[in-house]
Amino acid sequence: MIKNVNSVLLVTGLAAAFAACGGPRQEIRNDSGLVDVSGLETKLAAMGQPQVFDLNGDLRPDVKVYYRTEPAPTAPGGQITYPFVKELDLNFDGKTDCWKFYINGVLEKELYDLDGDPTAIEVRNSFVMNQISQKEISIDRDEFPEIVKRYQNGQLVLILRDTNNDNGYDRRETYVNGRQAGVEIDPEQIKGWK
Ligand SMILES: [Ca+2]
Ligand SMILES: [Ca+2]
Ligand SMILES: [Ca+2]
Ligand SMILES: [Ca+2]
Repeated sequence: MIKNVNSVLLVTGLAAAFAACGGPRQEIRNDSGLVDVSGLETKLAAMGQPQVFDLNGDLRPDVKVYYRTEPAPTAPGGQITYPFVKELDLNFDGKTDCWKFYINGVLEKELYDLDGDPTAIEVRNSFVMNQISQKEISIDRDEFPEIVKRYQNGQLVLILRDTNNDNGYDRRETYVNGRQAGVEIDPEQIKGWK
């Protein structure tokens, strides 16, 4: 199901889009912690009509793609239209579960609302050149992710965990070739892992 949704996704340019229309940009692109996206749909709708896709044939849109037109980099005077935000309803219940953001045509991040409450995002994936670089997971609905996974060339290399939920990482796991290579425990959080 998710694979099908992803197959219709295109590239976007979010940063420039919100820079052009002012205020919402900083709010939506807040890069610290996990964000509240409850107002995002309304803000996007104010910027233009999305293209919609109905993947399961229930006549309700499951994918909305918001576009932006900007100067074409390879054709002086020309314009190119990019999708810049995509909203996905992965479980077809009529509520968005995933938002994908693109900068300069390259996937920048994905936000997932896994419990149907968009005021708290549970998973945030960051990308570098379309490869995942970081996954942040919040279990308790606050903005501090209790689990952070880091990747190099798409492969897991590090996991930080806040096991006692005091907003400090106390466990650090390293991975080599996909296998756990070391575990460090810092109960007093002296090392300040980030
Ligand atoms: Ca549908
Ligand atoms: Ca949904
Ligand atoms: Ca949520
Ligand atoms: Ca901790």
